[in-house]
Amino acid sequence: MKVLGIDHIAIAVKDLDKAIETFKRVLNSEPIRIEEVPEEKVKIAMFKVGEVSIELLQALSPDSAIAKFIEKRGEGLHHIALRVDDAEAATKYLKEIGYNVIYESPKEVSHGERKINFIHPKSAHGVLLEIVERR
Ligand code: CMX
Repeated sequence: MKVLGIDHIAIAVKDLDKAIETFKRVLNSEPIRIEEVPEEKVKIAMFKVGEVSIELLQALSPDSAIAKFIEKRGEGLHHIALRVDDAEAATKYLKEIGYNVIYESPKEVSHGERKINFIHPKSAHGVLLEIVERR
């Protein structure tokens, strides 16, 4: 697998509108994208910070991974996303070398714009890692 860089750093928030206002002030910029990702039961806002993005994540339903995370650990850093050239190949590679990968094969989200998968935090020293391939 080839890691091309850090794609984004994601923060779980309770109220996306409030968090957008906070980050607009801190970064002195507007979000480049606000969208719902129903496949993952989240609504996201992306801010570009140089080559990397900051992603704010709000749960769309109580059974979303984000709702569960906030209930257990409160708001905060949720995951780091590594951009890869080929999410299928990365998933295969990670499974082969014994990592606990969340989805059997990468999930296509945002109308096929991205293919994503995750490495369980128990496999990565307490940090949830996403792998993302962008079209
Ligand atoms: N970062 C670090 N640790 C985390 C974590 C996170 N984001 N989420 C859960 N954990 C920890 C829990 O606190 C718990 O630790 P303890 O056992 O020490 O208490 C442990 O991991 C629980 O693991 P689990 O019982 O297997 O699973 P959970 O039900 O808590 O779910 C996870 C965790 C990672 C499997 C689940 O959140 C998941 O499948 N995530 C991938 C999908 C996702 O996060 N989607 C939302 C973002 C989508 C997007 O960006 O588009």
